[in-house]
Amino acid sequence: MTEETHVLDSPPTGAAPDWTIAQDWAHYSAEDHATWDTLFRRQRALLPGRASDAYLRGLDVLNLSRPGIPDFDELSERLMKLTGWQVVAVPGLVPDDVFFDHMANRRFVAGNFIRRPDQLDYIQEPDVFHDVFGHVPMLADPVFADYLEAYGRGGQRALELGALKQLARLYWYTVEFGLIAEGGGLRIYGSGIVSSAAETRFALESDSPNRLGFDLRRVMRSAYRIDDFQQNYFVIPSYEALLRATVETDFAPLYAEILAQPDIPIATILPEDEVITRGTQRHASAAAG
Ligand code: HBI
Ligand code: FE
Repeated sequence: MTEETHVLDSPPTGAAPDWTIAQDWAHYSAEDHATWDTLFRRQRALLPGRASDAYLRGLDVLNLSRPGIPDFDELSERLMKLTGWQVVAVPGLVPDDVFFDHMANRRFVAGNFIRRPDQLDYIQEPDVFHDVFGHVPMLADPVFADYLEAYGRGGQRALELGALKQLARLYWYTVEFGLIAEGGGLRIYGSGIVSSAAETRFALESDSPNRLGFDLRRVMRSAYRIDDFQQNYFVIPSYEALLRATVETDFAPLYAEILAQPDIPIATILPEDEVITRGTQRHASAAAG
């Protein structure tokens, strides 16, 4: 999930060779379900008019508004009928090759655990709220569902080509922190935004960040930060355009070209960028002191 992740080399005790575990829905405590419900209510109230229609439709058709942490088997059954995806439980971060293999086979790995009540606003490892509330609704969209499968296959390829860092930036700036031009304005669809109350507002309403038109090559050269709100967001025109940009690109020569160029530092605007809003970066300066 980050530019530098640290995971075990082999599955922990009790996990299958592909790192999956049983969700064991019965093991969640009343406090766990209450944490889900608190987070759900807060985000659900913020999202109309802010989240992409595809995301809101997914939340609805997957029946995610029922109280409590969702049962992955039930969720997978619904998702399977819609787009052929499943949700499988894992104990935490899994190695990159395992992550990509699941994705290439339309299995989304979701953390089994939920954050503690004193961690409502920030957690380091993706938990069931981030993974299910944040990611799974978009998997009900047929075009986005195809994009993620293509990403999984691309990940396997990027590992072979030594370009994981470059491809991971594409995931970061689309799947995790993406914006889309929709309904005459901007909407959020990235899971890291839709699952965070503060970043939902920041990404759309703050005058601090830059919002730039999506460009595949540009994004794969762009460093990102994992410890604060983003300073640059990238805006796609449509999910079809995003899918097309990835399936119609020959990544091997593109990686070769990008690996020979310097990374683009965070918060940079290049002369060739399509600037949708130019930010003040006052949030970043304030954070720096
Ligand atoms: N494992 N469970 C889990 N969730 C992730 O988002 C994840 C992962 N392992 C690797 C990974 N992400 C990233 O390294 C890839 O996006 C590159
Ligand atoms: Fe995520």
